[in-house]
Amino acid sequence: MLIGKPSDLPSSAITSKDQYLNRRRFLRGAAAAGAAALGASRVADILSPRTAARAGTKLQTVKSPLTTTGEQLTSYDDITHYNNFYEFGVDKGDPVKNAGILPTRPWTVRVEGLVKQPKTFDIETLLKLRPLEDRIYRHRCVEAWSMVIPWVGYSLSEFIGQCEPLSKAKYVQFLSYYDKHVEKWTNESSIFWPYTEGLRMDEAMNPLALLTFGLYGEVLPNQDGAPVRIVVPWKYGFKSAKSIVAVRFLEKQPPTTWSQQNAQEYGFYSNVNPSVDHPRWSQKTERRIGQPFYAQRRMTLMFNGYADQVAGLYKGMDLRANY
Ligand SMILES: Nc1nc2c(c(=O)[nH]1)N[C@H]1C(S)=C(S)[C@@H](COP(=O)(O)O)O[C@H]1N2
Ligand SMILES: [Mo]
Repeated sequence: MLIGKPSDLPSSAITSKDQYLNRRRFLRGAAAAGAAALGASRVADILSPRTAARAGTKLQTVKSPLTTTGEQLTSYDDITHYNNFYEFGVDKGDPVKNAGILPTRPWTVRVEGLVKQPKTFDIETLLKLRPLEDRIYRHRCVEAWSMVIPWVGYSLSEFIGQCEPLSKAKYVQFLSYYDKHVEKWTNESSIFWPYTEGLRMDEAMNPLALLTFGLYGEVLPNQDGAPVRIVVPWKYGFKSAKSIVAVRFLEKQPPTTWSQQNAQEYGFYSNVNPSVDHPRWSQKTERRIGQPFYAQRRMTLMFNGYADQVAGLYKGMDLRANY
């Protein structure tokens, strides 16, 4: 099946989204026509909680020149049932069960630190700031699994422009929503909350860094970081903080959740790099979630396959020391 470099892959993979949307339309139509007329398995499908979970709000999107082509999309089911969102439990199946209580409206994002003037953006304002784009990205977790996800959003740089950072600002920090009464699972782990991540300013300004509001053309399900998250496709997944409530502009590199937790294993840069192994996981290969077993294992690409766009950010840097 799909083995080889992304550029070698058949473009038939690109139809996955259409197939998905057509199937949804079919299911809706079928439900309206009367579920009883269908076979038992179809009825089960329509009535299953998994199908119900798909009934998200549609987002209006435009095509993006920055989308990744030639990859088979990971299914909506896998993207929304195999998650890391430690605020809602440490098992991959926990977030879909527990994140429903995250209150995603009203929602605001505070802008603080080295900016012309601190401000707060309402989520509805953010959604309208720029046209929303469909952008397919490879998603590589440091745990050596990967997916291909059709996100919806616009470049983080567009938002940063609106924040009017001062020239002294060299880093940007993201803070996730945290309320221990809502996220009762946080006491199961020894992490410092809120979850926080950061980027160097030039990384954040790279057009691939995405301020993300949706996936598969619909608003983000809570377990994937609703209502707004960051996606940084050339870095390990943990850099992509979910459910953002604050963005801070700083002169110095901020501490991050995983570097505070274990600096030996999780550096600030966390660029996908097959030649620098994590102490517990080889980074040479990855397991593509949802593929048949014989097609799961694949080579990990430098910068997750985005080297052409981002390698220049790290010119002259020792990526072994700056892992
Ligand atoms: N707030 C918060 N953001 C987070 C995490 C988390 O536990 N909490 N996990 C990270 C990790 S390790 C990954 S791989 C991605 C997973 O995103 P997904 O569930 O949408 O695939 O979210 C990242 N963002
Ligand atoms: Mo991850």
